[in-house]
Amino acid sequence: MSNLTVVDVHTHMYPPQYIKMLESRTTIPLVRKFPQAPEPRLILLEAELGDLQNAVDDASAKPPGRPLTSHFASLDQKIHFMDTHHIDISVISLANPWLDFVDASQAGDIAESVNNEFSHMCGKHHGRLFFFGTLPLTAPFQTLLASISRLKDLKYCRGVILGTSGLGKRLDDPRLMPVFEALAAANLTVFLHPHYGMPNDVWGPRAGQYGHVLPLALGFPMETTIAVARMYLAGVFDQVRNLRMLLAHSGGTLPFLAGRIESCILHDGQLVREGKVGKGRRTIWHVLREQIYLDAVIYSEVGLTAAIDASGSDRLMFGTDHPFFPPITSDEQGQWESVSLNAEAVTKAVGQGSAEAKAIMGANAIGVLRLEEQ
Ligand code: 5CU
Repeated sequence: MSNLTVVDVHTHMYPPQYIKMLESRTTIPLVRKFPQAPEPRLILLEAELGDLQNAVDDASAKPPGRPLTSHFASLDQKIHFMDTHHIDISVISLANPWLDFVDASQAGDIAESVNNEFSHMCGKHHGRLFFFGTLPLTAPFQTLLASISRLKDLKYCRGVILGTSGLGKRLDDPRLMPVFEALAAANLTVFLHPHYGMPNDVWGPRAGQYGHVLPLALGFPMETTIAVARMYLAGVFDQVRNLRMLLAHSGGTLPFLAGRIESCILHDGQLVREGKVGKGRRTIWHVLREQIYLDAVIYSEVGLTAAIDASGSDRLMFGTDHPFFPPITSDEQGQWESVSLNAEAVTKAVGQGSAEAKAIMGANAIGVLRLEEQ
């Protein structure tokens, strides 16, 4: 791996002021201590509400959420993680649920403070760290647009991380068009990341027995898939041709389902009657190859091969999802299996040392996200 530059495009942090905000909250997302666990717990997902209530009611119940370890907020820890895994450059981003829950009157200031903190962290490790900024989506619209202008001028900012809620009506909301236009004009790549998954009742009455597996393995990817399918059907990609999106978790299930989406469009009487299926239409396959990049956080060569087939090996980018998915039984300061699974998937899909492997492990990110510009 010596002449290989490894770039991690999917790696999160919560800066200290964000953790403080979570500590002050009584509804999710929140950070809270429980007598039954040594570390404070970070509770993020609606699927964790049952465990949260049980732990509040019963001090012997299993602790909810996940431990809030130093990996979430410490810059030294991030660098240690990068060094341990031979990661040369990381493009860090705030983890979910970003500022989605923040009051409108505070969102602009908090976004500015978080983005300044990310800039500061990147400046401390010049050349090794870049970041995706955070948008104050709940703020007044002019504040939101102003934050994009500010991000454009931050030296280490290469895009924004975006959830699927948008302004409250998800990403096919016409009110978002000026936001997508401004991001595209500013050459800021949108890193699309899930948080909300599926409604809790989808997981059934036995969900408590299954840990976090269903919401994370299935809910997250479906959320991303649905968000992008809605954007595609609403014509967002045609209207903003220079919009560039990097989709988390290899696009959810989009590479696998693109053919089915296309077939459903071709066979939809309403869309055909409305003239939306005519010649010259850009298919979802076009969008996947022209406007979408996929991270390689899919943990198996099977999914990765589908992603490469859909978008091309020149559009895939390695990621780790640090600090999520730490090893459960081995030392967190050592190697993480979640990282090696993704690196091995690349090797198995395209061959160790191949040009495609070099591209996916780092060269694509360096080119697309301008990581050689200092
Ligand atoms: O483990 C989890 O809940 C998560 C999460 O919330 N966000 C993420 O990016 N990965 C895993």
